[in-house]
Amino acid sequence: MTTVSEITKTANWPTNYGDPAWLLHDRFGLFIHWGLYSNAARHEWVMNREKIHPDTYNKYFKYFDPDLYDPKKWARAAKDAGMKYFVITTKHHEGFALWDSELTDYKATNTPAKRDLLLEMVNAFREEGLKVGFYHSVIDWHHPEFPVDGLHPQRDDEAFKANATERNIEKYAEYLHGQVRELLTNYGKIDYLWFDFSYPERSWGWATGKGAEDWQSEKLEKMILELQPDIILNDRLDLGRGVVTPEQYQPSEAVTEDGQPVIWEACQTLNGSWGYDRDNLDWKSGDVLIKMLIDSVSKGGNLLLNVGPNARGEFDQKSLDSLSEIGKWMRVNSRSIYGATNSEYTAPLDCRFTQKGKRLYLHIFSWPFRHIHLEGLAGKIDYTQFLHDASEIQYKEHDPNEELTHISTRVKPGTVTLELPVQKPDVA
Ligand code: JFZ
Repeated sequence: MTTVSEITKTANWPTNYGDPAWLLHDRFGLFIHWGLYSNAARHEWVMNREKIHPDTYNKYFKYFDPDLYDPKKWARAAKDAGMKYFVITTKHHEGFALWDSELTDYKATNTPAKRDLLLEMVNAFREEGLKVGFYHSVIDWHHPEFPVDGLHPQRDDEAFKANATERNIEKYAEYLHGQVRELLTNYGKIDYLWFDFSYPERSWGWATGKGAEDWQSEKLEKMILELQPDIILNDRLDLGRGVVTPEQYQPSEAVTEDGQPVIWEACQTLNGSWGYDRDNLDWKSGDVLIKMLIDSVSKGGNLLLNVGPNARGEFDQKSLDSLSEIGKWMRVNSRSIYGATNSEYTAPLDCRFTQKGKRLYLHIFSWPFRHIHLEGLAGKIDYTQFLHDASEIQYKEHDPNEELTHISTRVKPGTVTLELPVQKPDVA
């Protein structure tokens, strides 16, 4: 088992970043994608997918009126689900600022909302005891100095491009740094900064890719650490360090770089879209979401699970239902999540192990036929019980030196065989 102190010595964690112990302990956070695209209600990339001209997109700015917004409700839903931190889109690729930025007019304060929506959110989540994370898009499809590159919504608009030949990424970088400075100055202690994203030519093959030089990432990182010395950063500034962020997939095993374990966090959607997506039919079941959380921890990682609130400022019922299903499970099983990590033992088929010190947690994804066989654990177990009700589970040990003499015992020597009830207990 990798301990927290070992993992922080690894290559992707520079000594000048904050102590990631809380992240490794907490394991489960809420991602929130909320912006003008919530009005369109058809994916947060709608501006790009439909190549919407900024003047047209402006209708979402004009009519952004989240009259039911009550971030205390969001924070409570997150807390009840067992989440310990949250990451909010301060600005997504569309360029809209959820806070009262002095560097732009394209901000919440100038919509019918008429106020700094970020401030209320930060206060509400802090009050519920959650750590505060800011997502910030380094990409900006609204800013007049952001070049019309191969990823830009207006990439095929010749008239638009003819007007955009003088764009200067250095001026944009100044704006980017300035906005990040605001975010890290005016909202108290920020625990986590989650940038999104770099697409250097070498990895994406777009002629006009962007990376560390464009964002002036080294300089940006230096400023961030001066403003918030305890902050932790993700890996999307193209600097090759920070929390590794596999997106919409679960890694097949504990994530490593050069053979060393790294700090990583899977980010997952409830339905395939990050922003509120009204007509979406692709919802994951509560069962799948719980398995994703277990799977991440069993591989030494975190899960950052997303909700896309709607434009009136509410979590829709389906999202709330998903969160509460996870919460029911967490109420009795979170001991196998918080402070837990991957195990040195290999779990049986369709199972995951998480481990915390000497406690080994077996997560059975598919209920077996009465017994489950844990190879190599004979002589190593003191006591076995269910987690949800602390009821004893009886087991048989197969001597490691036992010779397989009769046909009826098809269990490998050294195996521990758990005696399970026929029916899976109702855990949640
Ligand atoms: C990015 C965003 O574009 C998306 O809207 C969402 O915010 C998500 C969390 O992050 O999506 C990405 C970013 C990077 C890659 C893929 C999707 N990538 O590098 O493969």
